[in-house]
Amino acid sequence: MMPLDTSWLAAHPVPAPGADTDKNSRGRVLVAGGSETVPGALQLTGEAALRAGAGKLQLATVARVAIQLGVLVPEAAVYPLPANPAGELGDDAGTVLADYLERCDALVLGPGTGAEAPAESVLKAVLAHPCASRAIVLDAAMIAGATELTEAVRGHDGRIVLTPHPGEMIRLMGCDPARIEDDPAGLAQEAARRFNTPVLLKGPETWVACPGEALLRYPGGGPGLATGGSGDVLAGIIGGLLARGAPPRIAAAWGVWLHGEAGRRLAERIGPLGFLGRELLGEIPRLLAAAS
Ligand code: NPW
Ligand code: AMP
Ligand code: MG
Repeated sequence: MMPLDTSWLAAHPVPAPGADTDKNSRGRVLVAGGSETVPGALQLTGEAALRAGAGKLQLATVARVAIQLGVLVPEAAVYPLPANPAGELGDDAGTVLADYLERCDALVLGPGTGAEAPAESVLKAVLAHPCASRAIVLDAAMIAGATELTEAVRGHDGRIVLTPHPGEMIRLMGCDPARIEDDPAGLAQEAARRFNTPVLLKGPETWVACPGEALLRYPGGGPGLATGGSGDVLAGIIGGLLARGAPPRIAAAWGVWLHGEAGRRLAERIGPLGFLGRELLGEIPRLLAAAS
């Protein structure tokens, strides 16, 4: 086990873009998910990707809220997806989403999705698409799709970063909830081996596991991070770094560190509890520059 700290980051830098890059070459992120119940999650994820330095943002969400989301995030292009009666992504959302994949370097799939979203069918369509060889962050309810599609995820060559919180991890692995308490590090490593890809197990401390690589432990950015939208921001930071060309494990580790340190800074400035998920966003560029 290794500590995820500034020494580790210095030894595993994020690729630095030249001063002459344009917005397309610095990485195009597509964030897909949301629901009629949680329409704002994609704003947090998408803005986090831009704050991590990605050049271009696209958001794909249930049609009923797509236009409002586009007005809320004028920096983004917005694409509508079909919804089911619960206001979650519909069964055919994956097929529609696949048409947008050619326009992105990294896909963040899942923020703002709930239990009624068809995780397996959406993920299946994404992974079947010929352009799906790019990097993916799989978050929130969409993580459950990996459980049924283990072989497809394994075959994606370690380019899918899974970001479960404890509840999502229990569902992903079909394990006894006690394992989260008893052996979080072992569980994260088992998940990374099973899916052949980097896995973060989030919580008061976060474990970053990756097949064949040292397990990383981040001690946590403080309990203020346990707030609505916090995980959506983390997924976006990782997506932004992936779009910029960071390898998946490095993007995941940097994302965990930047998100946690942003929480620490806000705790100092505002108070240990009560800062908002969206307030994490403004901290990211300075932290990223200072650690790079
Ligand atoms: P429960 O309820 O504790 O019994 P989420 P969500 C379980 C986003 N947003 N240990 C939990 O079980 C979210 O960030 C939602 C064990 C439940 O069954 C997501 O992307 C906002 N179990 C998405 O929407 C504000 C745990 O996991 C399941 C656990 C869905 O959010 C904005 C899902 O729980 C934000 O964008 C733990 N530590 N933690 C909102 N106000 O709702 C959770 N579970 O992921 O909290 O699901 O709230 O529907
Ligand atoms: P999510 O549940 O997806 O919104 O993600 C919550 C985020 O907050 C994750 O990055 C967790 O690691 C972090 N987090 C949750 N609880 C704590 C805590 N008690 N202390 C520090 N970080 C936490
Ligand atoms: Mg979450």
